[in-house]
Amino acid sequence: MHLHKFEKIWLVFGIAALVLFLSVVGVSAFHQGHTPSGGHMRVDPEKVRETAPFNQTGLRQKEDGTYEVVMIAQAFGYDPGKIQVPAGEQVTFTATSEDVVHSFSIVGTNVNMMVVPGQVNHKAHTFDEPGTYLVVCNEYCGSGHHFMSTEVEVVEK
Ligand SMILES: [Cu+2]
Repeated sequence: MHLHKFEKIWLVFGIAALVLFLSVVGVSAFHQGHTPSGGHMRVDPEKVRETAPFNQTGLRQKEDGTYEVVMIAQAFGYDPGKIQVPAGEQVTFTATSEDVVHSFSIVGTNVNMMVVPGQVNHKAHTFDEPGTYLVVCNEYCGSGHHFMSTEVEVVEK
């Protein structure tokens, strides 16, 4: 097979660009500690509100002293609507969806998980600074998607 000189140049350029791109993505993912969110817990999406822990949404303290926020995402909001968590403590967000795919993304943090009906996702985070953090849904979930947001209020313990 004969390759023209320009074809070779562009082939090398294309492969080099691909390797560079994948390296940047890979290195930044490891450097920033990106992890796939969620475990392998499942829940019947029709019976979410009868199934523990989703029968009682909100903040609770776990036996090991850390905190957990149990959340249900639905079109077009989150239950609980407003979340208050302590600063400087590890908080695990446990979320599922009652209807369609949503997401739970806390702006300015590493918390960004898909919320899928039938699946339970977890993400732990420690808020070092008190303040108000915006939570948005970044999976298009219907006509009210752009209204789907809430806030996490981080308060001094
Ligand atoms: Cu949504």
